[in-house]
Amino acid sequence: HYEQQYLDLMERIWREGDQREDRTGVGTRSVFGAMLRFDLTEGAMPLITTKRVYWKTATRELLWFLTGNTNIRPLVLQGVKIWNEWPHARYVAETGEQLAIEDFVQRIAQDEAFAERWGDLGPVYGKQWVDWPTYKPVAGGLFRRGRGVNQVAEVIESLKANPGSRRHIIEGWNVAELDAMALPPCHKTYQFHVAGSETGTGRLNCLLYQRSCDVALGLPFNLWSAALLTRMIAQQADLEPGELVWTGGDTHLYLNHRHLVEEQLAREPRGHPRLEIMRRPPTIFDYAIEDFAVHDYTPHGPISAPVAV
Ligand code: UFP
Repeated sequence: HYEQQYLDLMERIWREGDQREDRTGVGTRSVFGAMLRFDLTEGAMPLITTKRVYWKTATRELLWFLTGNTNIRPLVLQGVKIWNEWPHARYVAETGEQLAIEDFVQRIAQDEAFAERWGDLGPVYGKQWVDWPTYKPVAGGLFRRGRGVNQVAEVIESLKANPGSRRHIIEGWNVAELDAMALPPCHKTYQFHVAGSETGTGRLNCLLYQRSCDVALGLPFNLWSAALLTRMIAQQADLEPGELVWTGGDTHLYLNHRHLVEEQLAREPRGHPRLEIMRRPPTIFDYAIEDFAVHDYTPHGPISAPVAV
């Protein structure tokens, strides 16, 4: 079963991982360097079945990245909570007001000006993916902002025009802007590759390099999103989906996730869910949540665990 790789990685980290202090203070067990491979043909997706994964939440996040928006408000209005901790922590730190996170989020939803002031995450994924800033030198050693680069649109163009290229890359790690981001990108580099285009319809492969990975809470989402992005780009570039290769740098489990690890490793993978994309929108920026249907997904129940911020 495709999911066995994920469970094996989880088990190996828990057993053999190096115990270390981390930025959050929670502590992790960690291995450095890991690889997983998933077949994406015939609708197959690397959707974890040993616990329920909220794939619609991950899909909404991906669609939000593609809008270029970096404010949590559109997510909050759809009930997506995954980015709330960071702006809330900043609000408390900067104002000194001990506003509960639920109340903070409610204000983000109700008050547009408040959301504008406090809901932004800085130039995270969405900004870099569709509007990577450029600078043009002008007189006197000064620079003027040039037109932003839409890396996603450009990759689709380059896949169509030049499938054999080794330069199909979407990069999130904008060194000059890391300081301004709530969280430097984890899933930072996506490289695409077309196989078999000389002999028929090409197959689109994707390699994701993730510098830092919370295997329990982050990875199930990251795998789904990377596979979904690959499926969408394949559809837009008239390619068949091929394979997702996931590679992790610091690949870890938080010490307070013991109950999740033990419960999940005791479960057996169930079935082979498939993703159907219901229509082909005119561009990659026109998909909506209703365009995606998952079939044959009968996972084990959810397992909740605290997110380290
Ligand atoms: N993390 C993920 N996937 C993500 C994301 C965050 O696993 O998509 F945004 C985890 C990895 C790490 C923490 O545990 O969040 C980020 O912390 P740091 O920046 O210190 O690596």
